[in-house]
Amino acid sequence: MDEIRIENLEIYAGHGVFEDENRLGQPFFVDIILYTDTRAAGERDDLSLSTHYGEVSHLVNRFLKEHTYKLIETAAEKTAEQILFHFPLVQSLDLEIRKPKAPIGLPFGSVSVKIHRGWKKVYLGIGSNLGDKEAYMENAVSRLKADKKIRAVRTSDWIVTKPYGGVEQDDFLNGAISLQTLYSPSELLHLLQSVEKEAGRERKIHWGPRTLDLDILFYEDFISDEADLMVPHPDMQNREFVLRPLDQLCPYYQHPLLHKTVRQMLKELEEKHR
Ligand code: A4P
Ligand code: MG
Repeated sequence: MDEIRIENLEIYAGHGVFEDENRLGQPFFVDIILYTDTRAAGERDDLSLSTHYGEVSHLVNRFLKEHTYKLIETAAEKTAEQILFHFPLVQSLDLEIRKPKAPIGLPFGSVSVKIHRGWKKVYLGIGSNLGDKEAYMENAVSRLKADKKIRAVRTSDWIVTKPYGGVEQDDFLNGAISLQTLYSPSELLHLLQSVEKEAGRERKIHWGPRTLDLDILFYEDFISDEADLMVPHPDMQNREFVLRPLDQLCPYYQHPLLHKTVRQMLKELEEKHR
């Protein structure tokens, strides 16, 4: 991806653990690399198709002066978030905050924190088989759309499916959702669990009836085999109710472990059931 760079932006601000630092302030230096596609702006010589480095610099200056954080970790985290909220063409960024006058009591050059943050592509499975299924699913989508740290929400059609997994229960309504998010995988899982809770979800029978089930299917190429967060979803290749809606959104998306596309997994499953 192309880069727009801002180096050594000097900002006098009050971040620090000591009260004196907050009161008196000191210089901070900020380096930023914005990852974005500059092709269209470059071809047409049109700033409105790019991200204005001057506006980014002024936003960072204003933000770091108006807020006071104990840690430069927090200053970096919050500043990165502000840039990503305000400049939608920025897909991700590197941000480093240096503090050359930090009160260390030893001769040193500088201390700094450097982070990489950005919008991550995620695919979710959604299902319901209790009560007003469609309303639960539509509410969940609205809830995701309303979240500042989520954007570009798209949904598949909702399809009626027979229960999978051997528990006698009502038919499901199932679908898939694609989105971009600033949440980490575990933060996203917590959000999904709170959306399930708001829908009155009770965890009674494993694989049993539920008002709302939200599963993380893919989170970029992230792989996790922790029991409370398995990504990619470990059983997705065996579930037509997952693959069929997902195929509407991303047929050529490749499973990072099985190295098969969604379309391939769906075709193989259909062959197996023939
Ligand atoms: N968890 C681990 N990985 C993930 C992930 N990638 N996304 C953990 C979301 N959660 C994940 O889930 C149990 C635990 O899984 C959570 O605490 C979370 O930390 P749960 O939703 O509380 O329990 P559950 O749904 O009863 O079990 P499970 O294994 O999640 O079941 P599934 O896989 O969700 O399957 N038939 C049809 N036709 N359509 C369906 O939607 N759904 C199920 C449930 C069964 N049969 C179905 C359908
Ligand atoms: Mg689940």
